[in-house]
Amino acid sequence: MKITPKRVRSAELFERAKALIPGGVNSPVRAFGAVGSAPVFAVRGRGSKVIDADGNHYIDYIGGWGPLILGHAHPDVERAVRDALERGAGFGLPTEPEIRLSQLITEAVPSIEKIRLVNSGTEATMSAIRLARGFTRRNLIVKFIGCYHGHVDSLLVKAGSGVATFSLPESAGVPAEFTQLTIALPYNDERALRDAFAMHAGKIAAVIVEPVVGNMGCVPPASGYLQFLREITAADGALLILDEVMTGFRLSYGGVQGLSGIKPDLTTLGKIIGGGLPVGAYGGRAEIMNSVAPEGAVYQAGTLAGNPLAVAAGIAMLEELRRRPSIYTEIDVRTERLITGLNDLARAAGVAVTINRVGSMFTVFFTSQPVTDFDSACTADRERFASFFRAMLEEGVLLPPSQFEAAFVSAAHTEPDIDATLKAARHAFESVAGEAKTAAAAH
Ligand code: HOZ
Repeated sequence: MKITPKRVRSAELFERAKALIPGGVNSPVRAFGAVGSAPVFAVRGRGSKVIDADGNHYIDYIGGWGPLILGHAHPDVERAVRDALERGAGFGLPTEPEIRLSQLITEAVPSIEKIRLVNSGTEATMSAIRLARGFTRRNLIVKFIGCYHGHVDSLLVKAGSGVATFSLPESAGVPAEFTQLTIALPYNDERALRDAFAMHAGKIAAVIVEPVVGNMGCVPPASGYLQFLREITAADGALLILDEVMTGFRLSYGGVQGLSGIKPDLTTLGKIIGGGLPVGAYGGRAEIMNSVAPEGAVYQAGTLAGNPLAVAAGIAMLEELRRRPSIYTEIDVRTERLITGLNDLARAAGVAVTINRVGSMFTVFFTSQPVTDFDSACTADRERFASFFRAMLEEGVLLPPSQFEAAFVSAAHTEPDIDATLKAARHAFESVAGEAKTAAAAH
């Protein structure tokens, strides 16, 4: 692990944290284990920047892992949280703002007729799976290899994100019996799903999918694939769950379903609907959602669900996005310039990359092959990714510390930020090319 003079304080904090917290972090990817660097300990964020414990400023492309589409510490979100805190941090009782947030979401995402707020994306997917099983009275779930839906036992099967980063295809502590009802299939592979439905006709409760994958790096659906998922699930009476924890309100105000016109039965949403605070939600057709307790027999609960601070932040965030629909085009244009520049620089340095981008999400894969599923994502050279990551960090650019994660551009990223990122990338690609040459000469 490299400790640079620039990040001595972060390295010290990491050592202290390791004595108290497993791996020194509260979520594995944050340990920067795959990129051979001590983690950056964050102190504050402002707009597009993160400032670390050593006082270094970084142009941030982690963006709280997606939700910070308005950048760090947006004044409206800050104000809303402060005002809500003055009224009380939590009541364990229903509050009026929960209705307002639910209304904003159902207006933005018409497939969601009714919604339940929870505390995280993991809770959202766990609850959606239970509801799908309860509603359909079927047990099997189909997920896709390399998609990650949180750390739910039954979904930790051939998952992406941290599980792929740390090469833990399955987690210890999840009994095989718990995953026997999960079928994991390759993403973007129509034949595999057709075969599964042929083999298990009438037994599959739901197909859950990241409609644009973020957790094997950014991987878009092939043309017509989402429509195919909609049709094959409907034909069998299975539910389609779009996991829009990353993409909801990020790729458009209505998420991927707003862009594609695909209407799922259930949708899961994450922290963006809490302005970056701990929130998740699941929702969908009223007929299905009415099966949730206390209206129906599918039990799901949470003392902190609908927490007033998170709800206030979420309302502020969504109202700002609704007020400024041009944000999406602006970020798209800026991201496009960034990606064109990165492609040019990689080519000039002689480094093979495939850069996948959808809207403001992107991943630089260090492979010459198209990346369309987890197998092709795994053709990427992770050592090269790690050297690129470290070189970018040294130049003041903070990327997600794993080849199997998406990077996010926000409305707070400015043209000078993009220029500075490209300048950093020029050096980073040259350094990757230099290392590759040295390694080849040594052989
Ligand atoms: N679940 C996040 C998005 N893939 C990764 C970050 C984390 O696990 O802490």
